[in-house]
Amino acid sequence: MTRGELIEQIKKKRSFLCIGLDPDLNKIPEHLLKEEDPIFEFNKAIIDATKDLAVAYKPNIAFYECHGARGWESLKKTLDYIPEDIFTIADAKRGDIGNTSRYYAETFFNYLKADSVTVAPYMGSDSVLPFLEFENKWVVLLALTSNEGAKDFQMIESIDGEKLFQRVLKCSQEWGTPENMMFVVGATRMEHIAEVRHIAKDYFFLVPGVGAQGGSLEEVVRYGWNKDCGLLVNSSRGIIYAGKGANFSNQVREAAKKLQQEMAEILREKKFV
Ligand code: NUP
Repeated sequence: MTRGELIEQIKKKRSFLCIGLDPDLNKIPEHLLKEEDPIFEFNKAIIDATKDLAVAYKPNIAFYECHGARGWESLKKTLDYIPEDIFTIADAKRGDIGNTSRYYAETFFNYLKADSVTVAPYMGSDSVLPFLEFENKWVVLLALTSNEGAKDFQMIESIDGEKLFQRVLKCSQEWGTPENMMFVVGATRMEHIAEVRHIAKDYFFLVPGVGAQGGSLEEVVRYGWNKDCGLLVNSSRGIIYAGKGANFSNQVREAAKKLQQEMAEILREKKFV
């Protein structure tokens, strides 16, 4: 999917919601456990209930890989089931020496056919560049993550006062463009989102941390908005586990709709739609 098509979807759906598909067999409704592929059935119900509200889905690969070959099958079926006009993010946090990164990219872009993959910048340019060689595919680069440990390395300052995440943001703009690269910026790092936006004006941010991790949508927009919206705000547990029992997808839809309606209101206020 191109940047222009993504922006078109945001306007059409009045939404910049990304739903995280992080299925946990200990948490999904019990009746689904009888199915041959409970993970796929769970995801399918969520996609059916929310596909008019979400502009992106983000399966986190950990929740599939832990089931071995069966998990990969559920992941492939899930990605194949997501409608073409919805942006897909394989949250895999890959990155390795160039030769190896190339094969990671093949996996996520050619085999799974995801629009994008999350990549860790720690190994530098030659670990990220192979992912950027695929037409209409995206790197979602970790910049400032939502977890506590983000401060262990990402906040380290160089001798001239530049923090490591700032360096990542600046340096990586020599590798990718706003047409093929986004940055992960956690919703729990409010004090820094404005700084990130200042360094990466035209880039989309994938913002996890709203919902279960306590981040605020309003604040993300206040500090992270750009002229093209520039935000994909993710919620996983806050949406996918909102419902219980046989009709769980009704409550899932309600939870997604609540966020989407807040987003529609913001998009109206910003005169974006
Ligand atoms: O900085 C990050 N924080 C984060 O939570 C980068 C991520 N990719 N994530 C992922 O986003 C996390 O692994 C999970 O898949 C999702 C957040 O889920 P939840 O807290 O909304 O349930």
